[in-house]
Amino acid sequence: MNYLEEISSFMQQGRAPKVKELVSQALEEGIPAKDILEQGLLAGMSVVGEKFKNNQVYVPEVLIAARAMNAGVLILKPYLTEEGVEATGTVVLGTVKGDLHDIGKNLVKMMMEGKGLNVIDLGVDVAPEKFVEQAVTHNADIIACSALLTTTMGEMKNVVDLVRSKNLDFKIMIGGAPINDNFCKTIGADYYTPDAASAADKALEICAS
Ligand code: B12
Repeated sequence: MNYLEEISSFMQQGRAPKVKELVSQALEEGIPAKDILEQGLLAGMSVVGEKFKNNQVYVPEVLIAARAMNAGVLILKPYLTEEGVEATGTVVLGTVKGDLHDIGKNLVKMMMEGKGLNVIDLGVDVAPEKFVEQAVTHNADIIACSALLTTTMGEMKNVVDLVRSKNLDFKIMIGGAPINDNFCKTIGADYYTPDAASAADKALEICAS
């Protein structure tokens, strides 16, 4: 088994110390941080997701796997982001109301901060009113919403409607596993991107324009 397969496997078992050790070793061997994230940690999480869907694992196992994933991500953080870049804009970020998934949101935050953006992280289960209120308070450029459930993605439309009804000019970015470009257009949001790295690139582009 190579490093990436081993990382994926230990992540699925939720063995955080082993994941940390292997991520460090893989970095020392010169394996790019992006590959460790995508082909190691995220690959492992997608296997966990399949098993979860098929009732082969349950919430506690998924949470333990998520903890192992976060432990690995922390080690990768300095390698995935650029240090010392100047703040270029402000993003208010959160997972929408009714939704407690935050692994993807946290990756988006990390990548955005790595591009020098100031990220106000509202956490999970964030109501549309809170997104808007915080964006006004922090004079944000962008409101970024994450959703992982088909039952909560509709909350994104509520955020868009609230922003538009108040004639505010925040750009609205959306993302998360069930979201796509078509949904973005349907609800009238401004931008969708499929992953954290492209989310950070797009946010920087918006703030720079
Ligand atoms: C981990 C997990 C959990 C953990 C969450 C832990 C945590 N702290 O986040 C726990 C165990 C708590 C959990 C609970 C539940 N979960 Co869950 N969970 C998952 C799982 C396995 C992985 C999600 C994940 O973290 N992926 C890794 C991250 C990195 O990916 P991501 O979030 O998609 O993010 C990437 C992109 O989408 C993008 N992105 C993310 N956000 C944003 C935002 C913006 C603005 C942009 C531009 C981009 C972007 O960038 C990220 C990195 O590239 C998925 C399966 C899956 N395949 O997605 C199920 C899944 C999402 N869960 C599911 C379900 C059903 C539930 C529960 C309802 C289960 C239950 N019966 O209790 C509860 C709901 C709780 C709630 N109210 O939210 C279903 C949803 C089905 C559906 N169609 O709606 C899934 C798909 C599993 C399945 N196949 O059945 N879950």
